[in-house]
Amino acid sequence: MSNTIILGTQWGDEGKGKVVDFLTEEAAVVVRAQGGNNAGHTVIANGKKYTLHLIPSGILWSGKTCIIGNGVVLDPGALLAEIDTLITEGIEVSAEKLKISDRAHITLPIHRALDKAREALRGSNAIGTTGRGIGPTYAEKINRTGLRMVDLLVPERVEERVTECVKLGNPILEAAGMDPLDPAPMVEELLKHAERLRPHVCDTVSFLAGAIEAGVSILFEGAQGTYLDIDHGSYPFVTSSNTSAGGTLTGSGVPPRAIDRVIGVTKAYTTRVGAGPFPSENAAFSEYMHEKGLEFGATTGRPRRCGWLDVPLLRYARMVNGIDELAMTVLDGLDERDEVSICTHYLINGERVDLPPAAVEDLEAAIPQFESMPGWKCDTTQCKSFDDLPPAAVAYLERIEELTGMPVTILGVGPDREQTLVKG
Ligand code: 2SA
Ligand code: GDP
Ligand code: MG
Repeated sequence: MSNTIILGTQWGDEGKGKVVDFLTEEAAVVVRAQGGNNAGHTVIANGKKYTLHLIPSGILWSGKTCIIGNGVVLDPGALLAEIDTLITEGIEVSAEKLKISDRAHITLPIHRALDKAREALRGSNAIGTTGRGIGPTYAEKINRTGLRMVDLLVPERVEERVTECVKLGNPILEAAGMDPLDPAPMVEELLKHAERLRPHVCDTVSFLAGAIEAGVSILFEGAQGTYLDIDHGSYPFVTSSNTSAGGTLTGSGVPPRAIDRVIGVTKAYTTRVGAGPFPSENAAFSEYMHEKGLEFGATTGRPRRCGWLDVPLLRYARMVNGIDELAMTVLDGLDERDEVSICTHYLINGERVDLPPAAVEDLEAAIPQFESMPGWKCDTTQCKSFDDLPPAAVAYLERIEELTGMPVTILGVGPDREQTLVKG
């Protein structure tokens, strides 16, 4: 094994949780480096379904260390609820097993309220956020008025910073017609949470440096996907962190040379939840997936919009992340289709375009160009290796490899840990 980044190549929900869980068997450390509890990473193992939000998917294995890195924004109440749920399910979540960066920024109730206020103020341009306070927490960080885990351990600092955040935030709540908030109950609740979280808080940068030095394998678990990246995504319909490979480095404090391998996770088609352009979206295909019980948000339960595989997105994701190989999930979702389509490029103002454009208006105007292939019309969920796949499915994978320049080395044919095929 090696130090591997596993990240989303589309608009999130590509099945990163499942791929990370699968690869954790061979790793010693699993790291989250960006996002917060907007993420919903689903793992189905030993007949049970787990949905992880802030905790790395590696937590389900014993003997592995999980890290919440400095680039994550952390809602203490949500984290403690997640820890308690895991413990009820028989999963160990000790201070040894889960380490939290002392530099991670904290999401406060004012940030959750501001998330709702900002969405209301955007009106018809609302982003469709998860409402978890992610954008306002990152904004606070960038404004240099944020509260970090290291501050949480000092009561006077908590009171001072929370009061400041609420003072700055209340006028925005009032502009959106919402009631202003009182900092006092926030401080009281935070101080209670701080006591439970204290044993987990440490300098995770030094811990990771030690792990790199020792030569153990580290997995970096991306959250959301490349096209939700604050710099590279379909701005402004994006999340507020760098979801691409660069965010892994700044969000965990590991140097670029420590990374050996980058795996891009893609579904066999495309989904998006929330507002914003989606060239290959197909209403009938979305309805088909929802009737099958697939494609509902793992955090909010919202139905996800669905469309055919979009190769321009994958090409851009390859460039910006340096992807070595693709893990493709939910191939089985296409098992019953007569035909499968691939968006190979767009036409924008009559011109051929092979990569997603920067302007959201251009992506809105993009007319997807498709090629279709015969479906395989058989059940792939029982396949145990790539050799068991029907020829039409193999042809679909080979065409995607040809169009994107990336080999598909891991394949999901069902939601279970066991329904994961590895090439070679
Ligand atoms: P936010 O809350 O500020 O990050 O929202 C900004 C945009 O980012 C999208 N976003 C996501 N997209 C896909 N999956 C996410 N996690 C959940 C899941 C989503 C859910 O695993 O299903 O349950 O609804 C996620 N988190 C953020 C969001 O939809 C906005 O478009
Ligand atoms: P993540 O955010 O990238 O971890 O993905 P989510 O967990 O939000 O969404 C992926 C969904 O697809 C979850 O419901 C998974 O259980 C499911 N899933 C993952 N891989 C496969 C697969 O190969 N086949 C099927 N049918 N479902 C899968
Ligand atoms: Mg998800």
